[in-house]
Amino acid sequence: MKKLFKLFVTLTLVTVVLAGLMTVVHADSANILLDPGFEEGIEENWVGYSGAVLSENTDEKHSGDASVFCEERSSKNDVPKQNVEELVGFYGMGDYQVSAWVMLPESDASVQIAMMVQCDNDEWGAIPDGRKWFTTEYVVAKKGVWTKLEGTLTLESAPDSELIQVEFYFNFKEDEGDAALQAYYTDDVSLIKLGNVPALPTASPEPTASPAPTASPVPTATLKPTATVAPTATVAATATSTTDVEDGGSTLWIWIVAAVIIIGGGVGGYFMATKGKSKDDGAPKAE
Ligand SMILES: [Ca+2]
Repeated sequence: MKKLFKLFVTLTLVTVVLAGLMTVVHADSANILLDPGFEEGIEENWVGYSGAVLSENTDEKHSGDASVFCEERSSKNDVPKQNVEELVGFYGMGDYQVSAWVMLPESDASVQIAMMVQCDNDEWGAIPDGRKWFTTEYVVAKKGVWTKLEGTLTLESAPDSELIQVEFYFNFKEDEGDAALQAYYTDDVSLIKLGNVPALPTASPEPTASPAPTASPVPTATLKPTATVAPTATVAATATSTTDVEDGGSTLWIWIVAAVIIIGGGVGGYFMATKGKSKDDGAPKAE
């Protein structure tokens, strides 16, 4: 019987662990980008590349309360960018799904999402300093309309090298002249590692929430005993006992009065009898 129980427990544990591993292995990552909706004060997470100036804009937005406005652009890739080296280093190279919404206020233009991977290998990459670019297809964004850019980028790094930097960018088509240099809006950007994603070890801060058990209000519950105001009932009891005493008192008085009447009657009768007798005694003397 014990053996059967042990076997049952072991099988249950193995099933739970395998189910856990399967859910972890087959899930995509969450969005890696910080403040992807430009709602949390852009400066902390986003940087304008080269001379580009970024500002939060609440008039034009794809969702939420704001988007980012990028202006003073002097080249096709003066855009908002974010360093994602830490999380891409954690998840590893491979397929990343990217998307973003852009809105151009002046004219139509072709825009793409771009990512740069830099390794400590000078021989690797399409340009010097160990950098390599990965880009989606160009999409023609129409003037005054929010347009979605999206695609899958297969990131690689140089063999036997360390990652130096990984950045999320945009890029305009250079041969479109001034259209490629216009100020523009961006909102709701996304970078997701596809499949085989290990769980992030950042779940640890949660326990900090547990000290919350400020269960102190419980004492308020002890206020309930106030319901023992019932003692007032005992007050009623004392009251009844007082009336009892009063009743008892009046009964006592009745008994006392009755006793006085009886005793008084007895004594009066005795004197009357004695008086009669002494009269009879005196008559013969008169003879
Ligand atoms: Ca937004």
